[in-house]
Amino acid sequence: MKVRSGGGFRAIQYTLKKGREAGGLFKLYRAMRSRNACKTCALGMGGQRGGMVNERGKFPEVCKKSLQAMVADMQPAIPRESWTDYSVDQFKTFSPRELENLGRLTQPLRYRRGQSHLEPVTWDTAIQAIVQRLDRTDPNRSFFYFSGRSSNEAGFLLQLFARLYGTNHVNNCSYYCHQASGVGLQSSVGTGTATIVLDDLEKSDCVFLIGGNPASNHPRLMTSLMHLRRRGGRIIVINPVRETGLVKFRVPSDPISLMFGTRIATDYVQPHIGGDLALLWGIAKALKSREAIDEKFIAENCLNHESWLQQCERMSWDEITEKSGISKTRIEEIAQIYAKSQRTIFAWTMGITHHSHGVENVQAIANLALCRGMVGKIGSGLMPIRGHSNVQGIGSVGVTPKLKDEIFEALERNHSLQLPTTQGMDTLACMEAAEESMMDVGFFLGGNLYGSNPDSNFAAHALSKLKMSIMLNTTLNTGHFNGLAEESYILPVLARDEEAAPTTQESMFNYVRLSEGGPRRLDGPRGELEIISKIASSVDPTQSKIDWRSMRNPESVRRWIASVVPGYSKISTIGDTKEEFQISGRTLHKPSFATASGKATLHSHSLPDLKATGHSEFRLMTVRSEGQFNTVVYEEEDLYRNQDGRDVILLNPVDIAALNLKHNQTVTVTSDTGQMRNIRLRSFEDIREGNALMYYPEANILVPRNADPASRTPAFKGVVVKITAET
Ligand SMILES: Nc1nc2c(c(=O)[nH]1)N[C@H]1C(S)=C(S)[C@@H](COP(=O)(O)OP(=O)(O)OC[C@H]3O[C@@H](n4cnc5c(=O)[nH]c(N)nc54)[C@H](O)[C@@H]3O)O[C@H]1N2
Ligand SMILES: [Mo]
Repeated sequence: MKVRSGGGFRAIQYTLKKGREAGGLFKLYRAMRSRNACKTCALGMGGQRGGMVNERGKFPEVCKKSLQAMVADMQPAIPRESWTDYSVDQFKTFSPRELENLGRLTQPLRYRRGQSHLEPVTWDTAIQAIVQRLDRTDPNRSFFYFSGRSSNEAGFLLQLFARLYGTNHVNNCSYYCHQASGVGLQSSVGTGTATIVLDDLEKSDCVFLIGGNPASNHPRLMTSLMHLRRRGGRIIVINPVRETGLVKFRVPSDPISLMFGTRIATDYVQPHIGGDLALLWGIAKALKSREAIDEKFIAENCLNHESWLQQCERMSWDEITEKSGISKTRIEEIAQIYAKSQRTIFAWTMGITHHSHGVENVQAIANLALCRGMVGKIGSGLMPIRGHSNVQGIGSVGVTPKLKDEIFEALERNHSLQLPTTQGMDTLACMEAAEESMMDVGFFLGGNLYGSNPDSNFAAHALSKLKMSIMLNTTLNTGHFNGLAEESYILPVLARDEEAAPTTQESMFNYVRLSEGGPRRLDGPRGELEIISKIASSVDPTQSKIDWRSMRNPESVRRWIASVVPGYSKISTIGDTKEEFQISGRTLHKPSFATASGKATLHSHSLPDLKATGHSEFRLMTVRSEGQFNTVVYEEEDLYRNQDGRDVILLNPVDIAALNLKHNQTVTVTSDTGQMRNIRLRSFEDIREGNALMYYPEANILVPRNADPASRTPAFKGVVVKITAET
């Protein structure tokens, strides 16, 4: 039966089920209430105010995926026999869910080319081999990839080590995620993160929610959206898919909403995949023609305002409506709603960034906000809804190929260090260099680079060309069996709520939280800082006077961060005072921009030609279901899109009929990059005609390596595919 609302009693039922899996509801409740930042998305929760409390102090805030992640960490160790029972080839046939459910990693594991199995080794053996390999490697032939799951301290320390070792090939999962937001926002308003704080959401009267499914992926945002609806505000959803939870959501912590459900979208606009740029320009054009642009604001506060106004006039309605898939009348209606709003917030996620015009998409959103003076005002602004719980912090503390000038200079000046000035590469460039045999070592702090990479066959091939890969993880994933290097090490780490000493994380609203850590659940895993400092102290070729051993203590690392990272000075005392803080210089409540001129910039664009018309070829988006967190799959079913498995492609019934195919028929899906056989074709009324949907990470076989030239983010949502019947 089709589920008609997101959240609700099912979420509560799920809590009870997860409680049983965790060995009792009380045990799970205690873990969730511990003073640690939530492990999943970057909306932020927990920390010193206690678990399940948000930045406005509201309790209880909880969601399904935070329970999933917690229960996964509360699993027992992977049974020792697994390493002899299953060969690498057998493990390759396991689904992401089966790998996750095997349990926690507790022993270092080694793989050497030619072996059939992974083998447990001691910590000493693993560290010694890693140190020897790093000693023998030209640093420029190594790269360091970070997921956004680790602490600020671990992120800072590993990137510092990488630089002193001699490479700038340092990057994080943001390159596959919100990099287009960072680049686009920098170029528009001079800061790469949200211009608002959580409280601004409570003051706005209109939210544009573009290219995201927060009902599943950022459920705690739904509470703010419910409040907005109750205040009589408008919520304009722009998404090729009519997502159940964005139509109606039952906020579990609100009795009325829980019983009756809260309608979320006031207006639902369904453009074609990739059609947002045209639509956003269309809205700007419609505003211009009804004189709803704040020309005084843009003249005073924005560069390029004249050329931008001309571009609004020049852009043709034919092109806009054809490329967006939305009629002029509908675009004018949306412009009218926006024109009436006093305080608007623009929020977006991967439907905007996962395109080869991702940066232009973000700039067009910023244009639209700026043209009505909606940046630099309370209750209004720009809000990229970030992914991983600490992806933003990892970037802030220096996990980027090029260090911010301030960090670079402060490290050299305050700490008498000499850092490399070579060009550092982004994630995809590192993978391509590996494929060309220009890399020897890959060091991975969390994440699953194989699983998250476009073009899975390429990814496996590229990674297998490495001499060594070093993977620090909590649980098993597909990257531990595909694309193994000549010699590979998997090192088990503690989760943040098991660390011996407190660590910090940064939320998407630029709020730094302190996670207290807690007792270890299992023997074996080590803290990330302990592992990194041990390797660094044995390798450091510059004899850089850094006392790497003292860096096992997050307190020491925080002192470094405070002295070099802009806006982070308060972190030096957070361990004592426990005072969490807002990073200075990022929130924009006044139209004064962190750019050389103090002004924002309006950008002009031409609209890209989008391939695939929906006749023989389709535009495919690769997305998440409710039951997964990135490459980690907790459940095969997708309740809200009414799917019982993940081996499916969703197409509008009109397209299925035009192809002469049938619901539930088995098809082959082919792109320029790869082919997937045995896929079940599913009739799905909620997707815009001409477009298709499949689940990530499995569908990465089909995703080409086309990346946005400005942000280097792959077009995970802009894949052209053909669908053919299987006989
Ligand atoms: N086709 C397609 N591809 C995509 C996307 C898409 O939408 N479509 N999305 C992209 C996006 S937005 C992202 S962010 C990337 C995700 O890319 P990644 O961040 O690389 O992948 P995750 O699946 O989040 O990482 C999962 C692993 O992290 C480890 N882990 C969990 N907690 C910890 C911890 O505390 N410390 C350490 N060291 N390890 C830990 C676990 O072992 C787990 O297996 O994928 C990208 N790839
Ligand atoms: Mo992400």
